[in-house]
Amino acid sequence: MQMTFRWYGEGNDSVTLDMIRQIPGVEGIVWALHHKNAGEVWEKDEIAEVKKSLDKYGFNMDVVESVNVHDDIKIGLPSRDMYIENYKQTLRNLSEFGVKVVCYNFMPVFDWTRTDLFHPVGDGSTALYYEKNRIIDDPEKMAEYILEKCGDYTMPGWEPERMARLKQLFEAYKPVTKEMLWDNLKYFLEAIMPVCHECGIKMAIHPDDPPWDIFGLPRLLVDSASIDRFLDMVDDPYNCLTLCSGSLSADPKNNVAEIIRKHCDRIAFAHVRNVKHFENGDFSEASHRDCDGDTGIIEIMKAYHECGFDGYMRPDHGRHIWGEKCRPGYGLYDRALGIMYLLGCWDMLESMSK
Ligand SMILES: [Mn+2]
Repeated sequence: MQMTFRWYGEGNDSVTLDMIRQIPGVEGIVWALHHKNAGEVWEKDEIAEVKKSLDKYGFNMDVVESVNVHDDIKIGLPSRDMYIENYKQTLRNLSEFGVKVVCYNFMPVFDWTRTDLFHPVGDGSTALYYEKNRIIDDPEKMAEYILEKCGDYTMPGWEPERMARLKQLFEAYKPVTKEMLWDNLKYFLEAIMPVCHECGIKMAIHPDDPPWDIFGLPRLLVDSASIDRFLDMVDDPYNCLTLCSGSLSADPKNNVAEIIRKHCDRIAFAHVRNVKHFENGDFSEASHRDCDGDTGIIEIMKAYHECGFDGYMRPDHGRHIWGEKCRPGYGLYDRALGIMYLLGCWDMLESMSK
């Protein structure tokens, strides 16, 4: 297992590489060119600039999160072929810099969704929170709220330009049924798999968050059965998962450790995060400590260890603690605590297996 940390880039993150270097065990930075729109080619000189800043600290740049997929590909418009060609070119350019894994998602309109970004947890800290009843409301109202709460930072998938086109996007997705979305995902993956082989890049889809349909939009990767379907649909060692324990366990019916044991060889990237459920269907993100949530962090780490997982891992979101001012979910302190917890579990499992 190789530990990594997500970083939004110079001038775009409250956390610096200097700080990340002081967290024990971090080998690589999970990065992206956040200024690029979906569908644009990532140019070599832009990638080289990131490499230069990471090299200074000895971090690898093996994992990109995310290269976003253009809506025309998800909707299945004729223009998708042009955007797929661009995607292939981006993969080729990334491979020249040693990138091994590309995380992406196939969610229509919205990326991950929460109703409260700074919900009090009860100990003075705050965390991302999902109130089920609020999602029935107007999506535009919610987008407005999210943008206002984010302040100076842009959330991936919630870019102001994108949210301004919300009505238009909903209209464009109207004819897209769940089955059509599956077909469009298959079309995309089959088109890029030869390039993935040529470049040695694994495509690692992130499950849908939360794992159910929202605002009437279909969502695909939501449980064990849909993950089976996805891996069978394009049965290729380069068609992989970003297994996000927090996304999946937002639905209490999902058993993440079981999915790991079944598909470990197809997990290229592990997001580890803990979620606490409430009886009414709301959920709150929690610290990584097993007993602070319902995800089963220890069982998950055991499953990865048993399978000999040698992919990349990162703590997913953190709470906001000690008054830190940061991008929601992406502060330094709680994610650093998360890493120490995960490495503590891992080191213990290692020593016990000797
Ligand atoms: Mn995740």
